[in-house]
Amino acid sequence: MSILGTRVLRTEDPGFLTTGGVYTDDVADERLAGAGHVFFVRSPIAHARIRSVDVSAARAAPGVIAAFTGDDLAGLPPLAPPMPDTIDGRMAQPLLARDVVRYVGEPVAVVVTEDPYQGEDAAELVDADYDPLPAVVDPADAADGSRGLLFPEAGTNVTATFGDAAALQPDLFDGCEVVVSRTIVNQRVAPAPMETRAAAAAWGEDGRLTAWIPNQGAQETRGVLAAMLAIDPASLRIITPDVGGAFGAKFGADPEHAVVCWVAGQLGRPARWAETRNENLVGMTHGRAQRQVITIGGRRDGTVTAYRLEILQDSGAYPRFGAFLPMLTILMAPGPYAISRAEAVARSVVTNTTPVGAYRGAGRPEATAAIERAMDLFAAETGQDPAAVRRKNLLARFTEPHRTAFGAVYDSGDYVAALDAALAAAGYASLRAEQARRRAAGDVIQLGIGLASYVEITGAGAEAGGPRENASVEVHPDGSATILTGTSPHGQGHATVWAMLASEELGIPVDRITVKWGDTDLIPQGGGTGGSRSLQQGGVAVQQASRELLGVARERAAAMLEASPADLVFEPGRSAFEVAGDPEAAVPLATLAAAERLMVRTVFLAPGATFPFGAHVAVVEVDTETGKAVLRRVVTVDDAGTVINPLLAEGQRHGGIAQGAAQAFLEEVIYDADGNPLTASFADYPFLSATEVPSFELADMATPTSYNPLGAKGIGEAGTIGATPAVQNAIIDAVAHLGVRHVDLPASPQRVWQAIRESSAGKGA
Ligand code: MCN
Repeated sequence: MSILGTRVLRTEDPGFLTTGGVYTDDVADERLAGAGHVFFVRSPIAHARIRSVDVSAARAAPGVIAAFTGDDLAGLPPLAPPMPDTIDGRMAQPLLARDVVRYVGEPVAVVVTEDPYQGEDAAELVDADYDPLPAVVDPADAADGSRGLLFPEAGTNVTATFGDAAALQPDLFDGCEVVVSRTIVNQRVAPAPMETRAAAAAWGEDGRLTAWIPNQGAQETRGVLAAMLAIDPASLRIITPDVGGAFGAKFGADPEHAVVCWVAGQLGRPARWAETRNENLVGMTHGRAQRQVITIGGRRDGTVTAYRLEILQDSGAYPRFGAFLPMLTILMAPGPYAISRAEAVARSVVTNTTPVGAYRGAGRPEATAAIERAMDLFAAETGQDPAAVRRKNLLARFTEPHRTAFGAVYDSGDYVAALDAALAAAGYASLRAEQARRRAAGDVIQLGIGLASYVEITGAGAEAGGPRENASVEVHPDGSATILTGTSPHGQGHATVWAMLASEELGIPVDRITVKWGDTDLIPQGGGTGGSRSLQQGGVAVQQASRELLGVARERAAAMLEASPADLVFEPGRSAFEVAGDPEAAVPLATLAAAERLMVRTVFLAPGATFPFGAHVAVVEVDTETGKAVLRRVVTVDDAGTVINPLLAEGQRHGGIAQGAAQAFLEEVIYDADGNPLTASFADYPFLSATEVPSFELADMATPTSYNPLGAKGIGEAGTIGATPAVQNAIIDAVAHLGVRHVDLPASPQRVWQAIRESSAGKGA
């Protein structure tokens, strides 16, 4: 019986639940003995010219080994933005600010102390003198330059544009019977992983640097870090300890990581750093942060014929991956719908706020939120049921790739079936009946039902020739096996699933297979984990390597058994080759490994990205007197093709839904007009805990892709993509009969209450 598709328990968990993980701050390697502890002095002002930074008093403080300012690091290159061809290099972030600070939290100096607890006190003694400049906080102000420029030498705050705004068709909505337009906000959120950022660095006598950093792909981290340190990547070894969540924000490396490495080199002794929660909330890249103008038009019968999406992306103070998010948003703009005329444009701007990076879904949740809000606005305007409007406009089932007007090639999809399955599982008709009953009765607590149909892109890759990943599989003489993978799990369970994939081929029990990742000396190449690429590329590479290993083993077994390779059958139960019809004549893989090393490394080259899809139904209750919404149910269909381990895929859906619902309800990074962060602690930055969410109802659907032999697409981000608009739509739906058409994210009680007050019914009341 196949192990694939079964609920194998996570092999990672016994360790996590007993002895616990070993995170970067826990690493007790002897190379780190006597490490100095780095503490960053950060700008308290959003935008200012630096007059001076005086570290002399700090240097004299107890336990201080050294203190450095931007001038000390002046020779090092800045953190180059990704895709440097598109972005003005002058907007790159220096490792420590020298002339100007551009966000609250930007590192301006470091102190290095004997004891980690001495750093914060010593940092207080650093005397930084600032000349405040006007802070540009609102992206609209940034776009028109009315409050000044962050980089006067660049002549603009616009870092990148996507699509040609001048070419927007003035007649796009001509002939539409109904047109609705609205500005909506996809708010800035903080990734807030349980483990904050950290680093530990030690230079060896051979001149090589070893750095322990929590990351999503050691090889990418090595490249980015080496560039900032101006060293040959070959002289840098990245080791990835356990990672306590990343959500997109631990890809590559940040200036702080480079500074810690530089400090270690400068002092000739190891250095380490672990940031506080407060630092994490202002220092780690944020996510989302789009303002969107959506315009949708069509016929009164609910047919959508035209759609326009205009995006203003807040990139924060220095363009990082966030500046490119609109590219993905535009690619996925029409979602799962057949809209004959659609166009989308975007501008990314710099503001005096924390830089924006990737956050679970990275660009695609923003596309789904926009079109799903548009669909509901259109349904309300035409007086149609939101489910009916969606069903009318969804692309019909397709099994051959479908190219959209935006250049995405959807591999396979059955969007109507996904919607219908979600509606059936939710009991949509009876929910609407219950809603009608409460509305007729004028109940204070009203029921809201929100829908979101989605299609997203996973495993996208910019590599020439297509996305790829490598894996090696080695069988040992004792019959166990080791897998080396270029992916980098941080909660996704690759150790379990990669072992399942090899076990399926090689007949070696899962618990005898070790999976290794995240050490660049051991695994020099790898694409890491992000964009829900890992199973469809890295997992498939493990399967491919296992199969190739069997090919090698067959030849060797044939020689050993003096038989023709074609006459051998592989018997997984014994992990051995047998001569067909003569089970006595057999040779186990372990025996072959004892005779000669049995190892295969391979690269899987994917034909392209895959496009998982689904439908979410959220049910909320809203108190119409206070605006407070409570999440009652979330029912989802998330079709990621063939599922290899339903337990892990469901875990990913659960986590994603909770995260997506939290964006709809309450998460938001807030700045005041001067660029001061108002959400720099968990007292002010709320997220959902298990007590605030119901048990999610997950319906199954699997439309395999032909792009890999497993038929698998990605599942890691689906929850965040469907849940946010479904919950937002549900909250609005609960008060739609009062005339409310829209509530911005997060739909906090205050916003809902305000919307009711300002609605037609509220005004009338
Ligand atoms: N899987 C499966 N069948 C499928 C698809 C996936 O059994 N058809 C399983 C895979 O084997 C894997 C897991 O589900 O164990 C997720 O696989 P995949 O969809 O390939 O996604 P990745 O492993 O590449 O994970 C990346 C994704 C992203 S982009 C973010 S952000 C994210 C997420 O995963 N951040 C997370 N999930 C997270 N989960 C935790 N706990 N912490 C994070 O920081």
